[in-house]
Amino acid sequence: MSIHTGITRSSVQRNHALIAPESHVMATFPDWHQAEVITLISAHLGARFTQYMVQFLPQGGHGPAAGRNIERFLLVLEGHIRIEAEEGQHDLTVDGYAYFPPGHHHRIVSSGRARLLLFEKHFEPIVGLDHSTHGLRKIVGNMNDVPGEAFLGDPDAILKHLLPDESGWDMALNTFQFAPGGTLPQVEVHVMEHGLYVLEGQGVYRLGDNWYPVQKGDTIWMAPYLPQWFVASGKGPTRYIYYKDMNRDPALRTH
Ligand code: UGY
Ligand code: MN
Repeated sequence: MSIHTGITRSSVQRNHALIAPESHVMATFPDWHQAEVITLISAHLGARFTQYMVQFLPQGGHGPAAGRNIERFLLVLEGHIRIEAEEGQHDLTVDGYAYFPPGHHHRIVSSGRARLLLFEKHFEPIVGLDHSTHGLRKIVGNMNDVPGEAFLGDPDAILKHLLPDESGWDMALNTFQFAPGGTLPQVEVHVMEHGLYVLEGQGVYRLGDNWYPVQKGDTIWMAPYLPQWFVASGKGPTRYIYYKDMNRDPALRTH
């Protein structure tokens, strides 16, 4: 057996975290059966959302709907799953995704090995707006069917919005695909926070005053106001998915 050197790319700071796959620690989770769960980002870091990975064991398993007032987005990273809901069922394979508004009843079922990425947050209603008019609804899709746009006109940074950009919604899930050498066009500083997962490729992420080499399988948490920038350094495309809170007045936030 080789000797562990105690070195990792993972780093946890006050306003950001990089969690490389070599640091993942599995846990069992209430009501997830034959599944290992890794809580990548949570309130314990200071985040206002949760990002976790579920790995169903080869014999298959199942998991529950999100908790009370919690909205959920899931993406299939490996294998395939079935979503069983009162209104019908959906079969999802790699790059397939689903969004469930708070209170949606469903079960996630796998008949073999499968890996999922989940993002959950406490839904924040807009004060004074009738809940039924927020327009939240179940969404089921595949990332490959979503049209991309050149971000701020740059064809080397293709942005996709996986969820509706409507004012009732308080969460966005987007993907970026960068050509080799493509960058974010500015060092961003904003009130929104991010949970990010690298799907493909590699690059260097600036988080605050630190520059981190990152690659497929890495998770990043960025707190509000964290200066952030990215350059893709792989020979092929680099792709990541990220969560962002949106459409709410920060002065009125309850969570
Ligand atoms: O939407 C965003 O804020 C995005 N441009 N940020 C990022 O990729 N770090
Ligand atoms: Mn950003």
